[in-house]
Amino acid sequence: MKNKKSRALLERALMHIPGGVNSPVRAFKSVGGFPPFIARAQGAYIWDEDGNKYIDYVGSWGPMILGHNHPEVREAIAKALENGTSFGAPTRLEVEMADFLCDRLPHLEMVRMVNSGTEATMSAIRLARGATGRDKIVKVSCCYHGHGDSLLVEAGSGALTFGTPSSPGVPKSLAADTLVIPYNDAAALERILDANAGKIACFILEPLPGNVGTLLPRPGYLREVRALCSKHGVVLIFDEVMSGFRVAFGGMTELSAVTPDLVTYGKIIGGGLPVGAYGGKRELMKLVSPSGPVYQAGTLSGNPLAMAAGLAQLKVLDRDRNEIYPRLDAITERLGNGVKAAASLANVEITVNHQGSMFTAFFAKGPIEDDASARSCDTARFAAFFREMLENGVYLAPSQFETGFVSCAHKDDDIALTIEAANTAMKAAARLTR
Ligand code: HOZ
Repeated sequence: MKNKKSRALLERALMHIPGGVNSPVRAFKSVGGFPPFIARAQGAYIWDEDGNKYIDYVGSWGPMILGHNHPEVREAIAKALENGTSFGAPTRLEVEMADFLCDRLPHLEMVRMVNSGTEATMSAIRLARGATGRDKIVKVSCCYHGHGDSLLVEAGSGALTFGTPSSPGVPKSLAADTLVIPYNDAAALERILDANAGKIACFILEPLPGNVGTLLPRPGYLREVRALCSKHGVVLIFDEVMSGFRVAFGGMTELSAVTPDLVTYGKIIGGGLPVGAYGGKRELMKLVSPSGPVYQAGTLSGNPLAMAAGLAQLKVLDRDRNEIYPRLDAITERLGNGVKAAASLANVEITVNHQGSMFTAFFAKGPIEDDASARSCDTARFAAFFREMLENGVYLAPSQFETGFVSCAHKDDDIALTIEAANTAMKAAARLTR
């Protein structure tokens, strides 16, 4: 691959942007090499500044479920743009968004739009604390809920990738109020709720973790979690920033048939523009300012361009959901099987987890079902695989502890080319000696 322009841009970026990037995992620090700077994207493909083309499985980290630059989304943004970019006042589009979400998602009675998944989870735990009058929260190790202070404790995503799951800068007093348990372990939740009876405001988790790579809930786990939270008067928060509208139209809430008290969204609901949302039971949401005392605000919240893009994308997903989700599931399964076969040919141990169009190839024997098993992966072998895939025109998330996303724009040929690249890349991974 040519890389002169990307290299020059990285050098410039390093002068004025920490690490040269505006979000840590993009820096490729855990996989080596340096990031191509992306110039444009269309459908399943991205092109870098040097003109190299890649089949993209990052999809802007999840939002681009229809593929990049989808015409209906682009046209909705262009139409909204004619009227201006931000008013800091109520608009028709945000009412349409709230109606759309609450009409279609039975667990959502009210919703508040924010600007990112981080804001959504931060606001949801504040609401849970305000509603219960309790300070402590419980989270799952390796789940990542953005970078709000209370949640950067044993967090996944970049925090895990760079070995700082509990970030410096988070006050000890705040971290002490965040209790952490393993994923898929309802008994651990029961023990911690019993030991802290009357003190826990909420239990927050990604029902389908994607920030340690993709993990799947054991049968019954989410139901048990629901029952324990109800028994202890603890607000159950599903963080569906990644899985919402991704693994099914109604996300994991639909697939598990478990109703949380609050849910957070982001990514897909903004159609590629910055957005987040939190919502759920009316009795809780009515406590949010100005209808209640729990304060939360945002200059750009409900931004008209983001609402237009998100609504356009959601309407396509809603309209075509019976074709979209089964097809995404089928081609992701085919991709996973192809990568597994490539690994087996090269004698490399991997475990592929996938749910719908979310997938991760873990470089370990498996099963991979929690933080501890994910950490058993051979990250150096993953890095060798990653670099070779990139060289062969396949753009994967640059960390073992992230999720891959397939979009509606990926065609059978793209999957076949990706499997061909995986055959080459697995051989490179197999050659790695330490
Ligand atoms: N936290 C995101 C993935 N889990 C990374 C976002 C980005 O680097 O853009």
